[in-house]
Amino acid sequence: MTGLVVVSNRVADPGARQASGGLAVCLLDALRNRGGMWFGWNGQLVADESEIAPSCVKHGRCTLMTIPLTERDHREFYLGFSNEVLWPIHHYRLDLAHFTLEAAEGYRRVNARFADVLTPHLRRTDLIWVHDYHLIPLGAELRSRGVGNEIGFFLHIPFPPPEVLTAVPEYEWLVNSLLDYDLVGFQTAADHANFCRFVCEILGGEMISTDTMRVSGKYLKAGVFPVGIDVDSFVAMAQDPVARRRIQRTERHGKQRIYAIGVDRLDYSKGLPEKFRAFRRLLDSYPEDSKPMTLIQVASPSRDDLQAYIDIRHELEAMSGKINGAFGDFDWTPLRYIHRSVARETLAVHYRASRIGLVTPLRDGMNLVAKEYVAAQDGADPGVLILSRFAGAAEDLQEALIVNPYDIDEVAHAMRRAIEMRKEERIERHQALMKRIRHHDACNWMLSFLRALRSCRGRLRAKLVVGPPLALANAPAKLIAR
Ligand code: ADQ
Repeated sequence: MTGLVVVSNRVADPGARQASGGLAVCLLDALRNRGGMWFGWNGQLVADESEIAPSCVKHGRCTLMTIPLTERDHREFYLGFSNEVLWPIHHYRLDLAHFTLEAAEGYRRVNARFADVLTPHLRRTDLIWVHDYHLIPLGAELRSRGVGNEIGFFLHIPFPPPEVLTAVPEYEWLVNSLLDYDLVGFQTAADHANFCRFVCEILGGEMISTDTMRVSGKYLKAGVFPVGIDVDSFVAMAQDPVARRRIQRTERHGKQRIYAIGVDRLDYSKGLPEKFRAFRRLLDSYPEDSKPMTLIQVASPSRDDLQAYIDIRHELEAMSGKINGAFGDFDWTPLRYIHRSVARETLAVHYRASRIGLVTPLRDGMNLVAKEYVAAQDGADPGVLILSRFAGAAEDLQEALIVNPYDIDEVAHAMRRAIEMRKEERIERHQALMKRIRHHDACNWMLSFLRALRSCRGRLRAKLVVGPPLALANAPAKLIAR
């Protein structure tokens, strides 16, 4: 039987099922059922490459294989190229990108090491599924070690247009390395279209059909696979009786005030300062004696050794202090800003207790919080989702109030509209949104990707030109030198 091999920067913890998102739970279930392996970084750092040894833990038919990174890898591969070059550029923030040749070399070195460690553990029949921007060239590295298996790649973050991507030094090499996969998956039709444009306009490829392209004698499939959540588990968590009592306590404490909730990693792509400004604009627009609502913003710490993340944390702390100082009262804190991770059950409860889900990233691959908010609502009296048009989720969730997160008047107006929206309209919108998130849930995402990858079997690879992987053949000399 075909085994599944999942590769991602970090590996999910099967022991923390409740803490894992729907995607991780689905992948772990698939690995347990069909047998397979999940390979990635264990989150630990060692001083030297000689201390790197893979460790394997078995969970039934699923093996978790992990390795540490060196401190240098962490600086160059993880913080440097992945999060100071690829992350900002894929989120259209050229101003925050910081390219160095050491970081690019570190990125290639770690991808090569992942391939070195993984290759001896692969069986000919395994389906290999590589995840996200940390590991773009892994497919090409595996091919150069003779791996002929079907290899798929899924990009969780946006794929910007060529005009933005070409700003990355070495980007042609990087995108070329995607051509060594059999299937490349994107979150949205817009990302897919940007990729096709890159292949045709920059790499001189051609579209053979809507999902197959040919470049330099190579064939590649690219498709749209929007990620989703485990809807039923969120519905159940939000309906939990203990949770219900907590909601009632929250409501009593809040004197029936209307709540809006935002839940984000503390990242500049999530548009948090703009969200706070829009909330302030809403408060400004209400008369002094009418306190419309409380905004709960949970922002979990993220990549806090990078300057851009330190800066935005300071900015948010200052803004929340100013808003509460200007508008707060003895019995009211307008903005509750929580800078830590919160248990998923607690999030579900607060989603349900909030009239507004405020999801306003400046750019986002998908945004699962939008879907979690919808799933947690009481269908008989649901809240309203306000969603940025720049979140991948907006391509599907059209019954949300779609806003431009840069336009703080528009966002403030949408909050006001949500506060005043009649129950019938809220129910109608919610029913339509529930249908959509059920249609694109976490399991469908996984199954449709794997089905598409399996269907590549033999078909595309038979057409392959024999020779070194294109990406490595074209890699700049400095990046090839180890
Ligand atoms: P992220 O940028 O991490 O993921 P997102 O999809 O919004 O973004 O959230 C991931 C998960 O983290 C959600 O399940 C959410 O509940 C949880 N989370 C966020 N803040 C939290 C907090 N303070 N405490 C506890 N949990 C919190 C990347 C891409 C996204 C894409 C996902 C999946 O950037 O665009 O949707 O991958 O592909």
